[in-house]
Amino acid sequence: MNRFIKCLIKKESSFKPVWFMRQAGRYLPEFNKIRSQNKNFIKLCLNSELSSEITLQPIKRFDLDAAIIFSDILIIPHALGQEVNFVKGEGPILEKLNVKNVLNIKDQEFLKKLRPVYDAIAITRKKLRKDKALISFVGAPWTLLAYMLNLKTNENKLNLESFKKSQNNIEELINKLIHVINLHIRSQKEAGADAVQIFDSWAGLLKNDNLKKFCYMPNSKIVNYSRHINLPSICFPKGIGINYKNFIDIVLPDGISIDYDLDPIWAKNNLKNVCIQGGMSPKILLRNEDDVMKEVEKYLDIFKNNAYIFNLGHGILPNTDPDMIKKVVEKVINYK
Ligand code: 1CP
Repeated sequence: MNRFIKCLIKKESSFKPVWFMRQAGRYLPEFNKIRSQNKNFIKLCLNSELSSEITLQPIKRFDLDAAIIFSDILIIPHALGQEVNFVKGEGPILEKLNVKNVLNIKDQEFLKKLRPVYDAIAITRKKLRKDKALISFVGAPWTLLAYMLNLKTNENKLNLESFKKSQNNIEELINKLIHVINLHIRSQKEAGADAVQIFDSWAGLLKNDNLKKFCYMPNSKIVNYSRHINLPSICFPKGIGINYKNFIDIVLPDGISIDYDLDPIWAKNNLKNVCIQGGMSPKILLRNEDDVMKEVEKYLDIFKNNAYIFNLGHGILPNTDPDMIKKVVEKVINYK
């Protein structure tokens, strides 16, 4: 059993595994080189050889405990037949959703489109040392819908107009998404993934009953399914503040990734029977080495006696210096 899984499942606290959200990506020159030769981002995600190569880039540089397969959460809308484009500087643009088409898509058709992701996982698992974990991931239904139905404004607030207009479809779509997300998780496990991270990056847009209906309920169904197929899960319901406690009490994931807005001491005292991951702001990594090391140490000290996986409170920013990542990894590994 590798260190990552020992910490996640056995709640081992004597060492702290380390990996980073967006560890394969735009801060690495070797990624940017491949990206500049592959203008279509979705096509790049579906190129199994290149996806595997990009997944392993950070592993070659740093002594990380886990690799995360290079893909994107928006590969699911793509596989459901909704066109997805990544426009430089603007983020993803999705064509207007045809609800009927999405609800009617057959499992086989959906899985066939994602075959290259499973091939990339199989290739990567073969190349990756046995003592390192390979993490698969999905976007949670609400976060996928936020993109599919254009439910957030440019200021990252809930777009009430789009939300009201889509009300009739939201529940049906959530159920369809739970179904296809579970298919995607099962296939990633069968290809060789050791765990799944469920990104609910826009959970923070939801309040009260909607948080229960559109965040806790779907995450809980996905975590239950993952447990049923023996795949450990980590949830990331970003931006829900003290509702993190309700989330883990209801959803019961193996691991919980905390965001940079959550007080880590509050998390330590309130999030029980779960492996905690992450928390440090990715912005810290843009500061000088002393400041960075102090903050890393702060998180390691707080979670010293807990099952804790070192990571950030969100993805690595594109202007991060790869050498700073190297120093952080060394600091975590040598921490006593
Ligand atoms: O070069 C480019 O323009 C592409 C940049 C890029 C990369 C490297 C995007 C576009 N996605 C990815 C890869 C990616 N995305 C990974 C790969 C593995 C790794 O972490 O190293 C993962 C896990 C994701 C997950 C993802 N995509 C999330 C959830 C995590 C998060 O950041 O909150 C989300 C919300 C997306 C959507 C997405 N993909 C890319 C962009 C620019 C966005 C939009 C983000 C936003 O709306 O703010």
